[in-house]
Amino acid sequence: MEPTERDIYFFDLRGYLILEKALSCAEVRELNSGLDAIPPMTPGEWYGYIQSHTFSGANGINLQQIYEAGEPFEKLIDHPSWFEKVRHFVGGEGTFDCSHGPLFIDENFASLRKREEGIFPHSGGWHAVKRCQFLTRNGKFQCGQINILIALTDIGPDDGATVVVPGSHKSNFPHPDVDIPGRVYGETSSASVDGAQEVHLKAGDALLFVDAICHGAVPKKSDGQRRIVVYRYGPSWGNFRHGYQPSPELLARLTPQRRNIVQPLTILPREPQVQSHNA
Ligand SMILES: O=C(O)CCC(=O)C(=O)O
Repeated sequence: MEPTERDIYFFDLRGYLILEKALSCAEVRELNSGLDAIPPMTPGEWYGYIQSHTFSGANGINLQQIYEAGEPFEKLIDHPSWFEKVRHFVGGEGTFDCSHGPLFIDENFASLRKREEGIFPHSGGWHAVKRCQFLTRNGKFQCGQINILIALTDIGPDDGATVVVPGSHKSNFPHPDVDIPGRVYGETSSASVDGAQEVHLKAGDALLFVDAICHGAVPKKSDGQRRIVVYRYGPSWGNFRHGYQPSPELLARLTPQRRNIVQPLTILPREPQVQSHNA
């Protein structure tokens, strides 16, 4: 669905949108079954084309390249609940930015967390990171990275909710509680962050946000596993954050639209070329 005028106003103002019931109960069930089928792994281990990964600190496990985990995860690549909105906010339609396709996913993972795990807020407009930037020009969006974060379990107070600092994608100065020398990306802390708001989601709700917004997740205080999936979208000329590549099997089974989003460019040359000389 294309963004409404209301979506555009509040995305510009706050840097995020909450998409309630973005997934049906059946879709959530299928995705959770897909995650249940992946054995527990320590960071660095592989299961097929999925790798277990963690940042520094108590962030839990990220199952990287989760779009390799079967059709329910492939459907998320261009899911109608967010695809046209993401496309609109990354923008660039009709320009060189889209010469290979509308979008590229540079990271996709499932995040699994238990009690005490979280990720301290990071990012913010002040950092002026080109890859993650929030930009509008001539009435059009040109954002560097739009994230879709989908809850696969209910995430309420105490469940390690995602936090955002509304409006911070446009901040021109460091956040006094966040941008402190010595802070390490990925650390977990319950230190208070002025302006941060918890985003409580039901399983199947999604949070769309520009990566330039200051965001993170508070440490989880409840039992049980918190499950989310994150797909990060940017312009078609982007590259993978961690160097993963889609598998040949995934490329072979995807629809043309999905294939174009996971690999917008044809990799050349596919085979060594034999030099030919004209006599
Ligand atoms: O785990 C979360 O809820 C926040 C995700 C996050 O920090 C990120 O996507 O960079």
